[in-house]
Amino acid sequence: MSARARVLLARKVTPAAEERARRDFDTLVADHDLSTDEAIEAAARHQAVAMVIGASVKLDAAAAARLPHHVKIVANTSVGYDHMDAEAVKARGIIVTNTPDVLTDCTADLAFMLLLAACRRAHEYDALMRKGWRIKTGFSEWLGMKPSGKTLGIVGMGRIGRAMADRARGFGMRVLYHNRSRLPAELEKGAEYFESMEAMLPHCQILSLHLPAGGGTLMTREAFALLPKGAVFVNTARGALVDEDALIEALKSGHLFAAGLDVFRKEPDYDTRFAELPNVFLTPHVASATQETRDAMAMLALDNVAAVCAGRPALTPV
Ligand code: 8YV
Repeated sequence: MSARARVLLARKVTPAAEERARRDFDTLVADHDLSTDEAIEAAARHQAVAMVIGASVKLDAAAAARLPHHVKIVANTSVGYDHMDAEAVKARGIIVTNTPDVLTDCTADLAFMLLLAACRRAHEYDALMRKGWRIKTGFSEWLGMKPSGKTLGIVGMGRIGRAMADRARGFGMRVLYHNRSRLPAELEKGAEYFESMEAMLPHCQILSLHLPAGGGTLMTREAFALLPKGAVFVNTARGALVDEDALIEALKSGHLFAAGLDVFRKEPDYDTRFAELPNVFLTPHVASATQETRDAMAMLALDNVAAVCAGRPALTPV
């Protein structure tokens, strides 16, 4: 029998990470992203001490109770872990890890891309070009909203929110933020703190979400109504934070100028009413999807597995 740690790779990861998993551990590599039941069954069959998972493995309290007794670590390949009840898993004596830091830049980059695309009508321009252009786009027609110099509100000033703020400063924006607690001055870098999100919203010409899900619907009809008319809304956090009916209404009525959305309440079968709105720029939950970052996320998950299997503390426990 091999002395190498027995690992279940329950998600398809990048080739470099898969190669390392095969080399460094006795790894059962799934040929697709396993469901919760498939992952638990495979972990039991392989006698796995480590499970490397993605969001398709939904470990609620009942599933956590069914994890085989030999599992020591559940290593997420994402920073968000709202697909699992981490406390229930940890209560079983199992270590849970996620992938902070390595996806910060890419997530903020994509959020800023959505911000620019929404303000500058990227979807409409691209659609027009693909139809052949061939009409006059007059001096006062097809006009967007100038992002430079605007006031950006950030909800959730963790690593990704702060990286978004850094990008906004490069565009001369005034940055406001709402967070559970105020940051020290060296992290705030001049961003203005609002203890209450409701108090901040009326000042936000652009609003971007950068907080985890789990606290219920944040952007309700009332919250959207508090934004000034003509505001732009960006979401790379989680769809569960948003009342999508309210968002669609606000986009249709013109209360919102535009939105840039990477995440949805239901994925991948998202509400396709969004696709009918010209003032929405859409991406399919890909904020971390660069070769570099997906490699780094999977490698960090494996670093956590290696540490725990060697009896060392996990690098990024939750
Ligand atoms: C996805 C994410 O997990 O890290 C997160 O929380 O939402 C993303 O990085 C990743 O796209 C794989 O589905």
